[in-house]
Amino acid sequence: MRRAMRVDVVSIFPDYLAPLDLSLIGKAREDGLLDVRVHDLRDFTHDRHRTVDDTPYGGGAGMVMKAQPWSEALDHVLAQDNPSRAKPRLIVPGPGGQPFTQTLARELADEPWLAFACGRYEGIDERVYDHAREDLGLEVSVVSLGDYVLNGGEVAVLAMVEAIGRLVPGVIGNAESLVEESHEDGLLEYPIYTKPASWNGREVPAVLLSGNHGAIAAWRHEQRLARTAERRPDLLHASHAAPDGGDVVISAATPGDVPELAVLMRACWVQEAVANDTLDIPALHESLDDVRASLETTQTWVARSGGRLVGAVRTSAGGSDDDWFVGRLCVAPDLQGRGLGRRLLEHAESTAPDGIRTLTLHTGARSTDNLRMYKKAGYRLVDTVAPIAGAVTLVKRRRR
Ligand code: JD8
Repeated sequence: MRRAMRVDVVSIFPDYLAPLDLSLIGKAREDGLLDVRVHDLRDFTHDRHRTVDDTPYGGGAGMVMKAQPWSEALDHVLAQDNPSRAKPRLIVPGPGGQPFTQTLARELADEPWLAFACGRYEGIDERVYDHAREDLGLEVSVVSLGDYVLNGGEVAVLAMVEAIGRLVPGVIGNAESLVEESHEDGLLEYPIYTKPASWNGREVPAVLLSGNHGAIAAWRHEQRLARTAERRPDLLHASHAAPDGGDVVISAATPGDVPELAVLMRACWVQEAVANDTLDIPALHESLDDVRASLETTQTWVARSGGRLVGAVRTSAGGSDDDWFVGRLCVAPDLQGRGLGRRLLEHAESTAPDGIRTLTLHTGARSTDNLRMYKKAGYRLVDTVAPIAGAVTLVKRRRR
């Protein structure tokens, strides 16, 4: 049983964090996946008025939170149920902090213990940050929810704990659904529909009723591109927008592509060789003539952006009449992780003739990014022995 991620939150408004008792996070706490503890900062004051703030040195508007209550609150958190004297990562929400992003959420979701300090008023005495870093030895991160001003850190902590908590294994039942989310791979989500197929004179797009999963995947990817270009062009990367402003173009390879194709494949399979600790990979031992000859025996597609060959994939008949083999899927190292590989894969799938029932491909057993992308695209590992040592075979059933 994976140890629960511990989350401590200190605030002068502990009831503000009550929503963490609800829904997915509430369930995850009941299931022992998250151990969320909320502490009232005023419990660490000793005067009748339970004072946590005072006027700012140097003058100015508003009040500043006093250091002593914070110091005692942090001591309490570190002492509670911590025989191994472990140290949490301290996250302090603040409008001037590093932006909170899905990437940071994923990073923090791997931490065993997070502590959140909710400031109020004008903020917290600066010496508390120094004390936490230098005296308590904590990693302290000031993180901002966004470029607008809130009255305190509580709302930010609610959002951060939800975004982080839902990435903890087991919190979201169907981890698959995590993969296709906005910001997960840099693109916004595609439009979604449910019954009835016709509502208020409006129809569900026909492709979604077709059962053709290749076509559905292609439509959804195009929708994600279009929405991202319209609403968040800042998220669109080189792989989606060519330097010359045109979109990436996928076309059938020609002999003229061979030199660039050979270089690209060599570069990409050096990466695979490192990841899988083997040089026994055909692409590393092929000559230009071998690549040129492969254009005769396979259908090779190349992707160009601004005239640069940035990706490729090839297809051929598979191990049986109704099997289609997809191979040599590669993307220029500097453009990886932005969806071009998925586009090339969907393109390769879409070229499979009718009658094809399965799509087969191989990749390195330790090629984690490739495996994630293929599983996301619907491929499943099969225990068929791959033709290359250290490789695995993945198959995708093609819907009728
Ligand atoms: C923590 C005090 C209020 C902020 C004077 C208004 C985050 N994205 C974000 N916007 N605002 C915050 C935030 C605001 C906070 C505190 C976070 C503690 N305030 C202060 C400075 C100006 N008042 C935030 N994350």
